[in-house]
Amino acid sequence: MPSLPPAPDIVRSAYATLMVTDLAQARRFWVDLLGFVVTYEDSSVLYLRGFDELTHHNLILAAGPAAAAGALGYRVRSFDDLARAQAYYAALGCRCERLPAGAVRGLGEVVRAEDPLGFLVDFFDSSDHPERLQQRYDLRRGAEVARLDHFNVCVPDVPLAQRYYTGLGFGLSETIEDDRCVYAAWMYRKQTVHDVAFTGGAGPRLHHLGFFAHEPHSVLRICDIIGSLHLEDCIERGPGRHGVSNAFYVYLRDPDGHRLEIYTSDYYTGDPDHPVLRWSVRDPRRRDFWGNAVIPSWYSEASPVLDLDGRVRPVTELAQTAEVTVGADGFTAPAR
Ligand code: 4SX
Ligand code: FE2
Repeated sequence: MPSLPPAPDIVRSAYATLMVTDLAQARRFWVDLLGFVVTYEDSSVLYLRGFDELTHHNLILAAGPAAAAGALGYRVRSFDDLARAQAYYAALGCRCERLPAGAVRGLGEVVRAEDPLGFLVDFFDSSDHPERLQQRYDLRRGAEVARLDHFNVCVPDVPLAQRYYTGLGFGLSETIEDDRCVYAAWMYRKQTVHDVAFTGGAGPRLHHLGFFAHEPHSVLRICDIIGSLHLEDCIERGPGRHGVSNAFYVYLRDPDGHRLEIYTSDYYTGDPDHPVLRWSVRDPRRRDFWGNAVIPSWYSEASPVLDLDGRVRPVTELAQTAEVTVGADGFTAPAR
């Protein structure tokens, strides 16, 4: 590996962009049902955030011809980190562009790169501050989402993704592995279990967006609301307690099939010597602490991603052993 210039100082995962085929339908799901706050909308785009978020948005929903994921946005510490990001991706041989302030609504200048894993990543250092809604309990609805917590991406080579994000200064919190292979890994910049996680699979694809809620109650509440409205098909996995991260969770699918997770009560990872938790791929509690089976679609389905020209990225098939073919496969309850 050639030596690289200093990496940008990344603060946290901050927003994602999803292309949706029917914006009105997406609005009913994300705003009316889940309760996201609208910071801005017009006939082709929606900028949404959670109730705690003090940057302009956590999620951009843009009308497009096909369901796909656009850029994943990272907050960097200072303006100089934008130039560091440009130099870093240039040294990696990645296509990169610098967008003027306001090109992404509500943000200052943005550096957008095609990263070595094939994802579009945005870096920004400044944002408009929308109205503080933390204590507007009267407005809270749906899943009462607080903010974006993490991206989960499908990659054909998990150790390669782990090395690339280690270079960007991310810490490793947990893995699923055996003595031959790392099947999945969770990495962080902010002081939680993760800002990004890797699921082994054909990639690049976006596996899911994780949104933080304050209480397990919010996870149960959105499930109850979904049941009441007879929309139960959008609940894909859970609710449950993760082994990895110890978070309480549910996975939902939006009308375009994009997956999101409502995620709450993981733990602090900010100490410099924070120890890695390594789960055996044979431990049936690793993905669901109560041992509930993981539905196959959760492992196999994910959103395509776009390149800088707005074209769908071709995927590379999994280059390592599939997690579900070894140990506790997650597709069925383990034999007793
Ligand atoms: O399924 S896992 O328990 O490994 C898991 C999946 C843990 C944390 C997550 O955010 C996740 O999406
Ligand atoms: Fe997640």
